[in-house]
Amino acid sequence: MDAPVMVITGASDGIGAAVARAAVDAGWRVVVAARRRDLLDALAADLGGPSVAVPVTCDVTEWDEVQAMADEALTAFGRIDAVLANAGFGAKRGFLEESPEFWREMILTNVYGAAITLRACIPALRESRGHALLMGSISGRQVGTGSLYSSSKWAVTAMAEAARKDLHGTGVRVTLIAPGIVDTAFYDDPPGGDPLVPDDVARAVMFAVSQPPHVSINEVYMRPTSQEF
Ligand code: 8X3
Repeated sequence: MDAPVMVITGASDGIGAAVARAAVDAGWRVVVAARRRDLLDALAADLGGPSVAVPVTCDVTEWDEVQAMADEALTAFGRIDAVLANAGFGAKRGFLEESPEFWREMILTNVYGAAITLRACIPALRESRGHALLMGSISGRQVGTGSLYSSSKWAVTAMAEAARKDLHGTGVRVTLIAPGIVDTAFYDDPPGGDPLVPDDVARAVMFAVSQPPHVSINEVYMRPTSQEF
């Protein structure tokens, strides 16, 4: 069989880039998608070039671009075995913080973007009996004071279960990966000390996708040991 193929959004840095590295190390081919093309090109080259890593410029809030990302994956590699809907970002807490337009972009990216990423990849995943993964958060189960970000991640938690039920009987597995504090650009300075690092989350992703076909890991919640929330 050809090496399996994983499509990763928000892959230009942080968790997405770490998952791409872990997947290639484990013998996968990857499609790394994000808005920042320069970072994607450098990552794809570093991962071994077009035979193993294809960069795709994609704004996950635009259906045409998301659909084109799935099409590019199929053109390049002929199959999609896993997708990680990872693109997302946070906002200052407080319902008088940020701007309505910033909120709109966050909800569109974190919720709608994840949904249309699944939508675009599901036909290929049904063919491969593949795996859909969503990047949730500890904030998708706990409620942060004044956190619209938390509200968006509760939506992602629900989306994973909705998709799992929708795909029941197809052989496609669905996993919510829900980390706490990870040392990424999400934070100026990760609170609490001794945060998770992107590789920690990448191991959880690879754990989920490396199970035999009859094992469906549905949720992985993970925190730094030092995190209470
Ligand atoms: C952000 C991590 O712990 O603030 O997704 O929920 S946490």
